[in-house]
Amino acid sequence: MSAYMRSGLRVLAACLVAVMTTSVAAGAEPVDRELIPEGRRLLEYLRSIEGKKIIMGKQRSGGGTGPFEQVLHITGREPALRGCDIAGFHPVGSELYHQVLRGAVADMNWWWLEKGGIVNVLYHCGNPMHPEGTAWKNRPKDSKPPDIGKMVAPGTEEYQKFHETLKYTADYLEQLAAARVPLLFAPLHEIDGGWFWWTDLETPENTAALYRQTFNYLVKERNIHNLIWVYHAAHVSWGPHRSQIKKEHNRTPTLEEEAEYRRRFYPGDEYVDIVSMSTYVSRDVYPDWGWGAGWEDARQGAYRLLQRIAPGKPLAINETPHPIHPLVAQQQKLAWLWSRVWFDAPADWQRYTYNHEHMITLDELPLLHDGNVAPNVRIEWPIDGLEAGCGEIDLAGFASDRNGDLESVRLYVLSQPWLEYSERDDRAIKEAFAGARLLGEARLAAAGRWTITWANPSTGFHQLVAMARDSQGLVAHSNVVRITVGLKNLARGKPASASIHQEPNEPTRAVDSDLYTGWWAGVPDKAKGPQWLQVDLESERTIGAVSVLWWKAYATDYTVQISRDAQTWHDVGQIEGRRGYWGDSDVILFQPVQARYVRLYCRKPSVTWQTYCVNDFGVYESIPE
Ligand SMILES: [Ca+2]
Ligand SMILES: [Ca+2]
Repeated sequence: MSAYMRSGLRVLAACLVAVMTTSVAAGAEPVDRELIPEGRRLLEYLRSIEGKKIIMGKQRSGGGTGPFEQVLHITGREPALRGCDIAGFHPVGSELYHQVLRGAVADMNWWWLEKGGIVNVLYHCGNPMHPEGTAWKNRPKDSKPPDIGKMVAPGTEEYQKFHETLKYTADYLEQLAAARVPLLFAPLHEIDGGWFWWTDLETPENTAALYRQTFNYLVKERNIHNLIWVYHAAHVSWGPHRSQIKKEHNRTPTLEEEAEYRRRFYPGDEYVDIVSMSTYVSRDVYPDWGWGAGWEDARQGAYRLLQRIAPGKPLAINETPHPIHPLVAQQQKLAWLWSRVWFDAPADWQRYTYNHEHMITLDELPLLHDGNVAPNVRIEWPIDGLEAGCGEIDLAGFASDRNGDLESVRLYVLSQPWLEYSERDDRAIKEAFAGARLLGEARLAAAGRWTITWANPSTGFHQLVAMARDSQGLVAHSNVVRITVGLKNLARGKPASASIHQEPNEPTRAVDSDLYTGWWAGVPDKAKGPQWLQVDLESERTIGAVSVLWWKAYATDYTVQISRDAQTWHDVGQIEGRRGYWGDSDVILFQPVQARYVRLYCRKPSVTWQTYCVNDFGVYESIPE
């Protein structure tokens, strides 16, 4: 970008801020009146999509959450909002604590400044009275939760220790403020639930005061002005109102009664920019509201509750296990600003949601700061798992750069298996695949379309990735697409069975052509001893090779067996002491034989939390060596 254009952008940004200052008079003035312009721009953008679209968010890995990067490989798109933490579940002030926070700060800087995405922080403040513990209420074991009433009373030991703990966090938030990274900041996560130390179920007003104290310390005392303040209610509150209503009326609280209790945690409109909630289904707790009817009903209930807690504030889903259903969200007219997903979801569900026009992904975000951001790129054809014939393949996809300086899209054939379960930034990707073979540079066309022809693909297995580069050298990688060329997988779509399976991961999922679904044998307690997965080719065929794409839980020892009648089995291949598997597949070649049934006989699992998971089981006449 030229110097002229850069200064032009700055002028434009200044105008934007000026315009925003006028429009905020209409009710969107941030609660921190000194919020940095980047934060105001973000807040203004959020207001602009309210009721129109929903931002896709995802928690980064750690703390049992699903991998962030896998979304790109499954859907071709990246979440626009990245969930982080600025405290972590580590003893406050320890070396590990600082290490984790340094990493978190680097990650947030990268996501906002280089990727141009939105950063969302769930702040799990460590227990000030037990620095060796965590944010959980009863850790360390047998410890008493702190007295929140004392913690909000100046002069007490609790008050002093809370501020000491907060200081650690403030020091890191300050770094992000200096880098001009605005944060959607949710302190006292799930404020009214009852499982974190800050929730005073008996006197919720104390917790509300603690929120205000956090605000006053960070904003007024420390002058940290990059925070958009997000109130975060829990999906359920274990307050005494519940047992009281049960005792007096023998029922669960009504929506109004629930709201009345929950409102006591709310610190006041002047401390909250956005109101959010975790949404999980809780059948036994909220049958009256239709929470038991499914996830979307749960979200509708959450929406109504939040409207009663803080009328007029914009609303968000700050934690939910799976992506929201776009059609239901549209039908219910729920104006969620974002939906931040905590765990994984089935692959087809993710593909549908991330590619739905109602949902905003990273490539669809406007440019929210004046710097350079990395491009976005995806491969749309071939699709993952495709069986391509021999001869040339036309590849196609999408690429863009949100500050308009896309320079090139190059296609590579990977030299090693894609490690899809590890989180890496684009720099790490570049290094990891420095040895990948360049297929060529794509032709860029209008509307972000690109195409390239692969003239002579060799017969066998291939993994493709696209790298987009901008004029300032930032590189982004696409989803990885795994295809076979010139091989007919005889098992695909055929009847499959197994000795055992864990619902809903049926054996047919190993032959369904989706490389992100699979057969799971189950946990070791249920799937004791050897287990097998079998495919019926429906007629006798000549076979000379099988491929096994494992998920994380693979067999270290297993045998490939064939049969003509599913009664008598012959071993044709054996793997012993398989180690270090992480996202790649085995290919086993043997002397061609006639058979109708092929079986994978698994004898030893590799991990303790699951036995065997096969995402794809392939059977071939032959594979060239
Ligand atoms: Ca760029
Ligand atoms: Ca599958």
